[in-house]
Amino acid sequence: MQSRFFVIIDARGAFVFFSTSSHFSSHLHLNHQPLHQVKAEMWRFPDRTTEIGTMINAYLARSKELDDAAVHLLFSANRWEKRAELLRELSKGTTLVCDRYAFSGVAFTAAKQKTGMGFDWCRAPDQGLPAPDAVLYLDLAPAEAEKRGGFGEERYESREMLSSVREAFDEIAAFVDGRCTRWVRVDASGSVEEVGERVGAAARAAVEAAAQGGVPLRSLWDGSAGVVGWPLKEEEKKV
Ligand code: 2DT
Ligand code: MG
Repeated sequence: MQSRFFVIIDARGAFVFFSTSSHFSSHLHLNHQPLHQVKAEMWRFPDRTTEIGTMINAYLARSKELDDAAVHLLFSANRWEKRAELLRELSKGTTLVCDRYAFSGVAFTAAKQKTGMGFDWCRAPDQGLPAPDAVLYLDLAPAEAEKRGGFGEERYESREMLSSVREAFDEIAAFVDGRCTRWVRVDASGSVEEVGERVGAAARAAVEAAAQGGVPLRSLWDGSAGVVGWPLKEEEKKV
């Protein structure tokens, strides 16, 4: 990555997300990929370290039952509580690479196919959060996903659920691509090295595109400029 990258991206870091229908993303490490010359941070949602994240974790670990709608809102609240920090990093020019975001939020809840909890309902609570410059969607057949390590330990890790999630992701992709983000499907089959190569190439392209375009930060879900609390006030940048 050329050094001009830093100049161009100065005003704002790129914002790239992983979304995955499987449970593979956590095994990927970007450090050895070309992004290493960019000031980048790895984030993930859910952030299980906050109080809200602790409740989400208990739900996922099956030690706590929660209402489907309530837990959907908790996942969203977990993004909202990180919003100020996220915007601050972007304003400093940090590139954020994030494992899951609101796209997973919509996909997993919509996949439950509960009456009254369709796509519109699922999208609503994340309206106004910043949209990523690109989503790298790591696509894997559920039958392949279940062969991977640790599969089945947490809630949602069943073949039926992941098939439904995968269908939901297709619908989300059609809705968001070109509207609020750029959706890039990455084949997640094969070895960690193979997928790492594909992810690295796609991430690099996404970061370069964001850097060159001087693209404004856009909002979930309509791609408007209405990101809540953006741009930051001078005093907010410092904290
Ligand atoms: P990880 O295995 O990646 O920690 O994900 N999920 C995630 C939701 O249902 N809603 C959300 O908003 C997010 C971000 C996907 C844990 C599981 O939580 C699901 C898998
Ligand atoms: Mg997991």
